[in-house]
Amino acid sequence: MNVQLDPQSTTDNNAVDHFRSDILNGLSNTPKKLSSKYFYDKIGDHLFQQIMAMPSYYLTRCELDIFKNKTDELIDLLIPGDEPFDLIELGAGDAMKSTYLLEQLIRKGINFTYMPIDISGNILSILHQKLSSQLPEIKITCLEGDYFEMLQKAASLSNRRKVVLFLGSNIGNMTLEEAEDFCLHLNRNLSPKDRVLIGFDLMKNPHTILEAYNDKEGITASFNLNLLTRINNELGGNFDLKQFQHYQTYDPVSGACRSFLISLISQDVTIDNTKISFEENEWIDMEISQKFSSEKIMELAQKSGFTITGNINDSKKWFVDSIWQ
Ligand code: AVI
Repeated sequence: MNVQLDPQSTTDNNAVDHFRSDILNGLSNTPKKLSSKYFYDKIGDHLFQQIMAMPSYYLTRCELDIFKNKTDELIDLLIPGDEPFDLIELGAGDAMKSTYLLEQLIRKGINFTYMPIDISGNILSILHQKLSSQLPEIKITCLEGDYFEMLQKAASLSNRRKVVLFLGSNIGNMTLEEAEDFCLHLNRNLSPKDRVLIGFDLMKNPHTILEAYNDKEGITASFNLNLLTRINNELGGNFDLKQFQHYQTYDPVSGACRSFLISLISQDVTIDNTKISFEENEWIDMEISQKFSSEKIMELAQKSGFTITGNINDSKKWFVDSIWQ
């Protein structure tokens, strides 16, 4: 397998230092805030798999519907000529959805190299194994590390046209301001002939959205609380998980679906030697899952210098894969 290793892999000290300083900074702010990018350790990955399998969590099924049933439309919009290209997937994970696209590209004899980027080398090895046996003809270069560092690495490896996939409404886990910075940065790393596909979860009945993030089984609650467990295990924290409660909101005006952990009592927590005090009912801001209107998507594309070349919806019109140039 061709795997390019990131010098800042999660196993090295740099990554731990980064994790510690982000957590301590976030918890010394008012209001307290933690980044949902830290949800994904081994247990977090497993809980997210369980979330995706929940009947109420519609997002994965909607985008799967697009990749399964509208693959030719995707190809027409993403790949305009016969020129060989690199298909780069940011946060590829198990590439469950993009595998449908890969299969169809290979069936049509289209010349491309698949370059999945992920922070987890473990996930990339599993993906490489799976694709090599399922699609033996595939050319694959796995890139382990940070999105933009690996995009630059991809650019240093070839000067072919690039098609970048950013699926799963991962963009929703950024505030609108962060999403704009992210897209601007993406634009600066690409050239005019390249294309980008971004998956956006659309605004819809607020009950449908809230139910996707507020399951009665408590899987989403465990997903949030697991970050406190991670802090206990990896940073020497002593959070008592029973004293924190998950609280989910959705604001249909802004489209922001947010999760919080509420401190049930007045309490002190220590992380290593640092004391963090919580008042009763004080919250930690854990995650945003932003929902979009088509106007907001257009505004985001325009502000970051992209032109929308097409939009593909699932059959319910709850989700859109938007293709930009
Ligand atoms: C990964 N991300 C797009 C998920 C979302 O829908 O915001 C993470 C998630 N959080 C709670 N449930 C799922």
